[in-house]
Amino acid sequence: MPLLPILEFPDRRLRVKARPIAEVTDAIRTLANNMLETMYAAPGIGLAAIQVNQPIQLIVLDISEEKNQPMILINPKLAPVGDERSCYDEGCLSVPGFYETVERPAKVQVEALNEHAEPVGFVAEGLLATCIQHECDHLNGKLFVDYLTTLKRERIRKKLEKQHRES
Ligand code: GNR
Ligand code: NI
Repeated sequence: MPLLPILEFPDRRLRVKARPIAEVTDAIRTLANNMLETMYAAPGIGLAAIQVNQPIQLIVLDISEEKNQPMILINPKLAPVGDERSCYDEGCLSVPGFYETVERPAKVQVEALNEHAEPVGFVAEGLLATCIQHECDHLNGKLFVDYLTTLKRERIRKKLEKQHRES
């Protein structure tokens, strides 16, 4: 299966708000599977469709050690559960090479459709909660660097722009 090119910060196309998916078609399932291949190859634990220039509400993830628990979530909705927050060192395939600590709600209720257009709902915690929130931010045009200071974000932007010029 083809690997998909991943857009990189500060590409403006990462700032678009993804639209809901009206119908879960074979084309959506094919895209989701290509995204999973691309995510595993990177390697990464999550990928949002907007990162491969498809501004639709589709995310894939797999936080398992063995990389054998792929999840496909369509039109995901999140709500924090409780007041507990947790910190993770986050990275992003669209911000390659940079890792910074981000604080988020520790638990979230997730409501979405799966690849068969069936409703799924569960409470996510730990790394899964962080990853799902990171992916849903992408669907709103938001990146983990937006949680950093302007100084840190600008440093990252300049370094990536330099890399992009040199390659
Ligand atoms: O591969 C990824 N690792 C990661 C680590 C901590 C918090 C979030 C992530 S998601 C990231 C892949 C990615 O960019 N998804 O959008
Ligand atoms: Ni990301």
